[in-house]
Amino acid sequence: MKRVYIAMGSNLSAPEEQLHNAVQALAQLPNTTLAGVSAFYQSDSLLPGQPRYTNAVAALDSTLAPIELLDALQAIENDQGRERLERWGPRTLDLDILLFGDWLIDEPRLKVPHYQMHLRAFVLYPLAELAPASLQLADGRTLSDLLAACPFVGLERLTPAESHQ
Ligand code: A4P
Ligand code: MG
Repeated sequence: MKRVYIAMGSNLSAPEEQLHNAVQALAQLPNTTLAGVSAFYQSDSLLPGQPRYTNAVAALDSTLAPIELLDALQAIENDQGRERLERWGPRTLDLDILLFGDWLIDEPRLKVPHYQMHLRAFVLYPLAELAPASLQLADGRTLSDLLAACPFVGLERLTPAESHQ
């Protein structure tokens, strides 16, 4: 069994509701237990001109193989109306695998750790609610190293009431 962290993001069609629905769907995955969900955070899109995003991180314990999990996540994205029109386009739901235990995965369809997680406050701060600061990436950096290099700028942590929890 592996501890897996999933980044969730939405900037279309009631983002908070999309994330709630995604959490329900993650809890139903086969051979998988939902171990935790962070608060929801809002921030501007990395690409200008798009609606603001709501992001959160979920922790799973799973015996699925990485590609099986990716397939399952893409099925959830599709169920929630994801249309892939352009890379980095606005989306109803994006589910990215941040970490899969301590595995390094470099396959055409799957790169883990997620290639930009260390740069993204909207990933690192929700992750830090679920994972220990001592969590180590394959290159030796810890989560606390990554947080120290990525200021909490432009992030708005929603209260449970604001995220309709
Ligand atoms: N893929 C490779 N590695 C992974 C992984 N670790 N997890 C492949 C999931 N998928 C992975 O993804 C394209 C392909 O990446 C998949 O088919 C899979 O085989 P996609 O979800 O179809 O396309 P995408 O989301 O447009 O690309 P990408 O690179 O995932 O975009 P990002 O990096 O998620 O950026 N601003 C804010 N504030 N919050 C956001 O969440 N997100 C983006 C999109 C831009 N700006 C944002 C946010
Ligand atoms: Mg994605």
